[in-house]
Amino acid sequence: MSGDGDVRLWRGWLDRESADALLAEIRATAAFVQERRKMYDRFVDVPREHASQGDDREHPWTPLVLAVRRDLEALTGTRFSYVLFNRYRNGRDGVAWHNDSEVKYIRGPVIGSLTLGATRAFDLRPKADRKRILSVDVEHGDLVVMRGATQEHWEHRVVKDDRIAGERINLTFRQQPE
Ligand SMILES: O=C(O)CCC(=O)C(=O)O
Repeated sequence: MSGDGDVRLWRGWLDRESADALLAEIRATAAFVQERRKMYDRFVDVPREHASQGDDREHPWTPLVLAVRRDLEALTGTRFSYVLFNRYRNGRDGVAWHNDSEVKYIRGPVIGSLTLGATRAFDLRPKADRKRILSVDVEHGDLVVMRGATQEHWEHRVVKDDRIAGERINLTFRQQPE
């Protein structure tokens, strides 16, 4: 990517066995909820489900998520204080173009994003040229790390795709705002 963003992909950062075990732990323990958001004059279901774990969260770290946090901290040299889970039940779930705005309050922001389950397209585009879309298929065990000014200058999404039947759970490890 160009100088105003830093996004890296580690294919198979978790091997299949570890990714399967992590997915099983999350399915067994996470309390997923579907939010409703106001759109114009009505409330609509957000097309995905959420859960979280973390230092100061209602749900504490579970063992395998904690082990991933430790390895990701070693890889990135960053301390992560919570993780958000997005559950895309199938291809009718997705997330529209956005950037992760809470990083505004962090010096040297780093987001570690791990895919479990179904393969989905992860798209990026520069805010200065929204027609230029970079797309990568992220697979079970793949890790994407977004650093620095990426959120300031780029947006990302997981586009809906009716052909996809399987569930994907994405983990984004995040820092405590200062
Ligand atoms: O599921 C993904 O890969 C992206 C998640 C995302 O955009 C977010 O948590 O802000």
